[in-house]
Amino acid sequence: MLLALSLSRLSPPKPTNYRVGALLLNATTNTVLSTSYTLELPGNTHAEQNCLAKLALQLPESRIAEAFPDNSNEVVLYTTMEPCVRRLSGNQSCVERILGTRRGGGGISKVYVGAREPGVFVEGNEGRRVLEEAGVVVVDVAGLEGDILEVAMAGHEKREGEGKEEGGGGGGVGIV
Ligand code: HJL
Ligand code: ZN
Repeated sequence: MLLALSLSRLSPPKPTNYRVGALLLNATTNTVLSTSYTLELPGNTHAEQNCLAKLALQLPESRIAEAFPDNSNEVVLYTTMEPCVRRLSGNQSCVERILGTRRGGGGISKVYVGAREPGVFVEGNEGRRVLEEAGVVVVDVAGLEGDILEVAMAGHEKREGEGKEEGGGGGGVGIV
């Protein structure tokens, strides 16, 4: 999760989404398969989406399951923020993309989440519930939420009087 957090810092600040870092790991061999962050790939791209797109290489995303052929290996996703189920842009959600990796019998079996999505853009993201209902184990990683959200929302406008709190931590809490 610390690696995902450092990846999130590479994401360009933007007022209309969060800066998120993510990586895919083969937990059986402890090999990193793919890393990314929000907006790394061209377009309005999410960190988890980019991890999959980079792993799929030449494969169209609709055939992403073919990049996960071996169900004897445990493939896990680390993401600083709970994967989205609905995007304001209407683009395909990261939860759908994650579930897409499971069509071939293998795929992502576990998702480690560093922070819940604040309700800035969409209320009550249900990423965790939808993933669990589809059989994916979701693990909340405690302890980094403060740093994760500070990085995630660094591109958002601060409300009046914010950014002056003790220790300089906290960061913005969304668009005014
Ligand atoms: C996660 C990301 C990212 C978000 N969430 N897990 N990874 N940017 O890389 C969630 C947020 C959406 C807004 C705007 N952000 O991004 O809800 O424009 O960014 O499709 O709903 O939607 P678009
Ligand atoms: Zn997403």
